[in-house]
Amino acid sequence: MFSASARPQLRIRARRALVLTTAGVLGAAGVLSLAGTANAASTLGASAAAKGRYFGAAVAANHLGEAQYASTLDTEFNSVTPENEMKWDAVEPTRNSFNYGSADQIVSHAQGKGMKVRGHTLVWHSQLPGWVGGLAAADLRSAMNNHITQVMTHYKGKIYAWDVVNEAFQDGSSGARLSSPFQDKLGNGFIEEAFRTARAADSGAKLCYNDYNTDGQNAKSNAVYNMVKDFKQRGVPIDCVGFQSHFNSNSPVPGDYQANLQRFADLGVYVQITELDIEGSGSAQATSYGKVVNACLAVSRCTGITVWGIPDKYSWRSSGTPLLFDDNYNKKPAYDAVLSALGGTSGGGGGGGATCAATYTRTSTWNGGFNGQVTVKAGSSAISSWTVPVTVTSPQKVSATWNGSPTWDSSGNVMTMKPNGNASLAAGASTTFGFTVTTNGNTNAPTVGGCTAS
Ligand code: 9MR
Repeated sequence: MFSASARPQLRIRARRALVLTTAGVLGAAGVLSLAGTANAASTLGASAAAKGRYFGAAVAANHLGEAQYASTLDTEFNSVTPENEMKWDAVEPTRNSFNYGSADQIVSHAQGKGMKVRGHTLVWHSQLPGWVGGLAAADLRSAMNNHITQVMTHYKGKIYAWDVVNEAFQDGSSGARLSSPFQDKLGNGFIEEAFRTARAADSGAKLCYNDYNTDGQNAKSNAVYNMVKDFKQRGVPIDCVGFQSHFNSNSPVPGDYQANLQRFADLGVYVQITELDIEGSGSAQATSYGKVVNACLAVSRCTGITVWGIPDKYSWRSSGTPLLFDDNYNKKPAYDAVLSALGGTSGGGGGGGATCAATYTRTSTWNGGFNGQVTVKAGSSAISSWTVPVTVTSPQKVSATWNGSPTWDSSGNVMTMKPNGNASLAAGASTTFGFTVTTNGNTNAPTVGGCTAS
């Protein structure tokens, strides 16, 4: 992007920006920071970012080579969950022999595109290789802890949130634990032990309990609620609860969905919609999707939404067409409902108003830091100026910027970039700005919010 002769000037700018940056990081840190106010954005990820949330998709490594799959992912989403690649049978099929190939492919794709990664999942009775179920209690305990420690250490600093334990409770009215090798041999304490081991392995990752049929208030969600309440009271490290949210006509979005998210949030954990899909089509499906998004937005501790796949054809229940894109990657009415609930607008033209889009790429990485570049592209009308919020994760710091003029929020984590020098862009024209992130151990990609044009 920059010619060799432009570099000396670049360095001077970067140094000057460093001063601004230092002033910007003096404020309080630690709290989840939200991207600043932004106007209508035209993708799911950017619209969610403008509301301080992420919008993610479950992805499969073997589809990343399909051009439309990758371009839809890269354009619309700012978080990914490996659909199967991080499960126990994929990463440790035989004891203490770890295979990270497919999961690494997804993580490096995500990091290169500025997406968060949700890790799914460490301790689950399903997709569990046979050797685990065959172990006696003491050996099983050490295998569980070793699995958590090895996998989390491999991905340390790269995972936004881990589903530490998945689906440990029974459906129905009992509120009891589900039978599994972990439950049956280690007893109720296995969940607590898994969370304590996880915290020790990567203290920067948010640690979640994840389940289905817990989306409304019922015996199963009450049982999870009581566990989380107990964990919070006793200081067992849990940060978040995932609500899978697999819906269909037999299991529709519950009327008390938002209230249920809120009661968990009130325990002091974050809540996330982790595997959203809703069988159906047309406006009925769209309305249900809109309800889910509105519920998350109404709960301030609801940090993001992940849909369980991109096009219907790759869904685990494709015959129910439960996703936001059809088999040819056309946006469905459900997509429009989600975008509109997120406050985004489709198109990027039509009305002739000033619009712009921001896309992020990591341009280089080294031990301790990386450079990011944001391309700002004007929509179908010329624009006279633009702003783009960029949020980094504490303890990361932006240590230099170039080709833009940054301002900072009080947390020091949210940088709002405006043009420096000539701010106008012709219709369809683009410019770039860049920044250096000092990782301080956390290599998560920044969240690049929606571009606001004027
Ligand atoms: O979508 C996943 C599918 O490809 C696998 O075959 C299946 C195997 O158990 O797991 C699916 O994902 C599940 C997720 O990991 C946990 N919650 C339920 C999901 C849908 O079954």
